[in-house]
Amino acid sequence: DKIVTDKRKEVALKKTVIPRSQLERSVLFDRKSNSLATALKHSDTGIIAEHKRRSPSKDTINQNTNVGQVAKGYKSAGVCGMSVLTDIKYFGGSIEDLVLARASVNIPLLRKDFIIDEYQIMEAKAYGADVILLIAAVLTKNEIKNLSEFAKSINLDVLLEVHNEEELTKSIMPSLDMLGVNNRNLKTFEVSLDTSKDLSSLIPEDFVKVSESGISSIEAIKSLKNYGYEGFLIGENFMKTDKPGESAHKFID
Ligand code: IGP
Repeated sequence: DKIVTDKRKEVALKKTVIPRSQLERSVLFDRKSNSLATALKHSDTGIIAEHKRRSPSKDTINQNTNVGQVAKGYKSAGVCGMSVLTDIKYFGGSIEDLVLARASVNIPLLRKDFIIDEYQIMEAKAYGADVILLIAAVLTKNEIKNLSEFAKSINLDVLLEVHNEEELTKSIMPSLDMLGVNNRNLKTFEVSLDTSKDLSSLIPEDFVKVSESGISSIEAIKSLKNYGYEGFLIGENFMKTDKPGESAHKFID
């Protein structure tokens, strides 16, 4: 997997620039986490709004964004949490985007990246995240277990992302807080909300269910709620507009 090879290189280099011991000394490392899972259970909108400049399926979504302003816009729209893409190569994000969002808002923040190493979880915490994403498609069962247990040990929530039944069955374990179904196939980029609907009955009750990608209407959210979803991760639909916060606001009221 090309992405995983790239990530291993990136992490190896980062470790030489900022060692783990230094991440641990970040002021934000001691900040009390704001749980997204808890926020979603008490929210009636369930919207997790994403900061996304570009993606492998769309080269330009929004290149001139100010992350802090987008974060404030999302917050005043009343979203439940924010997802910040920190991958540079494929999504044009950076770890600094996370700390800029954190400097502007105190809502739950998700570090959205391809996490394959504990170092990236330490980094997420040091730069102000409350939640990390783990993607079942790029991790073994053992890796999911070790990484999620590590995240829990430093008080971060874990959102585990799956796209099919096989990924879901291998991943069910108590160290996860939320299960996300990605409606987008990461290989073909095809999007279908049926993925969330089809997998919903296989997700045990004790996990908060999140539907991710391709959500572009209030009607879509309503129908996903009938399948037990409490979280809705929305990126492009908000980011393609000049004022992502105002676009998010239209989904909330
Ligand atoms: C948001 P969309 O279609 O609303 O922009 O999707 C989010 O679900 C998507 O960015 C995403 C993603 C990922 C990105 C879901 N899983 C894993 C990078 C890596």
